[in-house]
Amino acid sequence: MTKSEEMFSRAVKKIPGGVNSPVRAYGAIGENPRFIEKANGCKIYDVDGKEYIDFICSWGPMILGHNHPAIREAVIKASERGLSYGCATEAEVEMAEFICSKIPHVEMIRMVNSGTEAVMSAIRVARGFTNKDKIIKFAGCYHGHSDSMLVSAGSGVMTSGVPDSAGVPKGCTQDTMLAVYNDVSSVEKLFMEGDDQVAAVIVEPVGANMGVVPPKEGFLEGLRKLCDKHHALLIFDEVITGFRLKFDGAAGYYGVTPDLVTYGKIIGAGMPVGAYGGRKEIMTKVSPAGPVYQAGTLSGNPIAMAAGLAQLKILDAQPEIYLRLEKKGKLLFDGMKEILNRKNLKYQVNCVSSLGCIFFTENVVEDYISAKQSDTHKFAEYFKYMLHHGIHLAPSQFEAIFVSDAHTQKEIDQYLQCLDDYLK
Ligand code: KE4
Repeated sequence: MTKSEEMFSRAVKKIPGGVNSPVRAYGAIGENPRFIEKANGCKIYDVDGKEYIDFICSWGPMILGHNHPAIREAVIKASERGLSYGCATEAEVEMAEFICSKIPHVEMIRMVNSGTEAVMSAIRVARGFTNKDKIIKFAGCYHGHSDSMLVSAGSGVMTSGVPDSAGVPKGCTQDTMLAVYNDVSSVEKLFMEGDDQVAAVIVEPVGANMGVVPPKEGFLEGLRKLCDKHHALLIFDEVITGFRLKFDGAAGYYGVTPDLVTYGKIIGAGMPVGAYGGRKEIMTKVSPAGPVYQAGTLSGNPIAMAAGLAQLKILDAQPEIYLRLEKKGKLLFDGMKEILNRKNLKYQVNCVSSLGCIFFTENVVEDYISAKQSDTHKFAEYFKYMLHHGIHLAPSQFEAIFVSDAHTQKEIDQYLQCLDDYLK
């Protein structure tokens, strides 16, 4: 029995499914999850001492690689002054001032502790600001596990095959409408049916929880126009894309401005941080400035702020990192396409910059329905082969490959060689 297997047998006795987040359980794979002992740069090491090239990167936060010295130092330094006060601190002001100074559509921002909390709060603010109740989301997009968002979600819920979560009263989802990703007309139809009660449209500007599904030309612009026409807010859920595609995220990358944006992952550099922000007239609705209540014991935690700010400052000071991420993503994903073409395999590779995935389907994947046609058994076989050959991937067809600045040509070539060998 490996140490991972031994730990998993202990874990399942005391933690539901043996994990603190479902996707980690390898449920879609049918193998015991690896327990991780440490990580450094683009490498991760399990408790049995096995080394892997890491393409999960903690699901996005570790864009500079694991254990970055400047981030580690910032955390150690901050922790020497105490871990949490439950009071206002300069670190929170610095984080808010820094982000607002760099992202034009964020005039004010509130820190929370996860992407779920950021989305839940942004939706409440949108409803409070517009005095409307309906929310339009997209099948296949995942916005965390707040009740009103668990309607045919993507990540985790999709993989486990449960379209909706048990325990979510229909009252929580009756105002959540489901549109088709990359289909503006499906949103228009919902606006018509919404009898002018739509508070907001929330979208992953690059779908990354049904596998990676880039926005089609005109899709995001179309949502912007519809929201303006129907006096609804456009919420970009940039928990994955924020600070990844560019410093100002998908909004900057595609040139479409949301009314509210949610962040997570990279903004915390691996510490539990989420945030939501937008125009001042909207954000001043948030308690205690306004009537929309939202709170959190550890929001703006000084250690988390130190980690997040250290990472964001590096990303801001070295914009060439984004050029490197684009290049590395191109090397990886174009390399995958070359292998598939050479072997005359029609699987799909979708990608945007340092984010991408392979779909085991011959159909173009541009929304939830086409993503679901992927062969998840083929994915599981691919995943296991790669894992056993030192490549650590997200254990689900409906997740993404994350490239970090710590990956070099060497690791990208290692992935490609392994894929080539697997597809022999
Ligand atoms: P968290 O509450 O997990 O921090 O963020 C929720 C969330 C919100 N919005 C988007 C676009 C997200 O991708 C996420 C969380 N992403 C998943 C991975 N696809 C996190 C991994 C997990 O659930 O363990």
